[in-house]
Parts: sequence; C-alpha cells; structure tokens
Amino acid sequence: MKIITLEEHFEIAEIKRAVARFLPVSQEHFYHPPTVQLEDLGASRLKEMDTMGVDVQVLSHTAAGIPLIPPAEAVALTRAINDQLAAAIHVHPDRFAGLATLPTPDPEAAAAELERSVNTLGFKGAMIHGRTNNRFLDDPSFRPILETAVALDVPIYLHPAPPPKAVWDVYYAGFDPAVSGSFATFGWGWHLDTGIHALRMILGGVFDRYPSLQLILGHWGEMIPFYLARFAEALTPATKQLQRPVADYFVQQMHVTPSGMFTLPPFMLTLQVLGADRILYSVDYPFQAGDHAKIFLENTPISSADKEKIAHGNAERLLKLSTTTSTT
Ligand code: GRE
Ligand code: ZN
Repeated sequence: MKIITLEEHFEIAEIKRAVARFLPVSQEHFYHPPTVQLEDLGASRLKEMDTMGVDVQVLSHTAAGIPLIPPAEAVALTRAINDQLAAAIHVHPDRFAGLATLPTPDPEAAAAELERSVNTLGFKGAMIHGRTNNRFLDDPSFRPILETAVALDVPIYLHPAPPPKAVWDVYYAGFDPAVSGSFATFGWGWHLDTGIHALRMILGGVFDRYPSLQLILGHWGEMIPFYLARFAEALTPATKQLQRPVADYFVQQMHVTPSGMFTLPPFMLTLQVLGADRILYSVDYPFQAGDHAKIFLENTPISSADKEKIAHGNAERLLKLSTTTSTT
C-alpha cells in the first residue's frame, strides 16, 4: 500500500534564526524542535521514510512565525523557503512534493508567491500557520490568497500556531511554564484555535464565496468532527446569510489528516462524520514518531478500498499527484 503523507515538516536554519527575534518569549518553554531531522532533506529523511513505510512526503516548513514578522521580510524569507524546498524536491521528485509557505502579512505578495510556487516551482498547495496580525482567514484582507488558491485549484492546509498572548495568559498561564506552554499549544490550545479558525471561515461565508476552495485540517479535524452536530444544530438557524446548513461546509470543503495521532477512536469518529473520501494521511514528521504510520492504517477495521483512498488515493486526487506504485 503506497503511503503519501501531507503534514511533514522541514526547517531551514537561517530562517529559524531570522524569525527568532519576532517570536514571543513564551515559545522557548515548549518549542524544542527535533532540529537534526527537521533540517535534513536528503538521505537520512529518506531512510526514516522507508522505516515508517512512507513513500511520499508532502513537505512544508515548520511553524516558522512568518505571520509575526514585518511584510517585507516575510516576502524575502518565504521566497527563500520555497526555493530551497523546490531544490530538494528536484533531487527526489518521486519521494517529495511541496506545500508553499506564504508571506501572509502581505496578502497580495502571498497570492503572488502562491502562484509562483504552484506554476513555477510545481508545489501542490500552501500551508498557512494560524492567524496573521490576530486575523483569521475569514478576514477580507486575505481574499487575494484564497482567490488564487481557487484559481489554481490547490488546497490550503491550515496548520496550528501558538494562540495570541492575551488568550495564552487568560486560558493557559498559571502553571509551570513547560506545562502552560504545552497546554497552550500542541497539548490542547492550538488545536482548539485551529478548529475555531476553520469554523470562522464557515460563519464568515468564505466557502459560499469560494465554493471550490478546499481546506485541509490536521489532528483529525482539530476537534470539529466530535462537535459538528452540536455546532450545526446551534449555528444553522442563526446563519441566515449562509447558503448551506453549516455542517455541509465541513463535509464538502474540508479534508482531514491524523498528524501522527494514530489511535482508533478519533479515526473512527472522523470516518463516520466525514467519510473515507476526505481523509488523507500524515505523520507530522519529525514532531511525531511515525513508526506505526503504516501498521495503524493496515490494522484499522475498514475495507481495503477505503485504506487505499486514505493512504494515497485521496491525496493523489486532491493534490493532482502522479500515480506511481509503492517504493517501500
Ligand atoms: C507541529 O508541526 O505539529 C509542531 C510544531 C512545533 C511544535 C510541536 C508541533 O510545528 O507538534
Ligand atoms: Zn505540523
């Protein structure tokens, strides 16, 4: 079974240094990235992919803090990120594909960089890390980016990023900094944040404006599948400006991936809510260990046709990847 994974990160040391001065100090307390694996885009990564049973990694830069930095610098840095990723893909085109990093602080430039990334560099979509200037993608200022994604027919992967300081302080502070840091981010907070981001896009009418836009969420849909019926019951009567019942936007315009959360309950829940055609696969390498990536899917109690869709078929369709056979 060929496996294509969609939330697989790399990091460029110069970029990390360049963005470091814009990051909130609180970040130090939770962010201990696996630097060696993040920075490798060659032989060791391929070896780890072979061990995990992953044939193709769709690569994206890690949460670089791009939304936090001044527009002009964001433009230069994202160009450098995308150029270096393109060079790595060029060496191993059968093992790597790319998602663009966009300078969201300058939405027009971000739209242009998305266009360049797809049409010139051959990338398959973009990854956006949370809010920019505390605005979510339902804000009209980001329309150039969404319009371009629609025109190019590529998806946007919405990745978590640390919550705003005010939210951090009220909701997550008050514990040992390492506890607050994990609670505010990958332990809970930034998943809730990303779910809210996607729900705001529904409520803001983004998917009526762009009915072919496709959003990808990690972590089995960032809590939305569990609460979708509740959200739909509560919000559908109030959202008279929307064209569809609110749950429709989730099941028609979003896809989800596991991000390395390889346990059965959220998988079965997501499968029941969303169906096998909208589940893609991901490890969140190297933040999560992918040793069980292939075994987990093989052992799920679903049909082999559905396993093939989730392992690679849906990704090949959504990202328009060529369909070659498994290399592992
Ligand atoms: C992730 O990509 O999921 C991630 C980061 C940084 C820290 C932890 C984490 O980008 O899971
Ligand atoms: Zn990730």
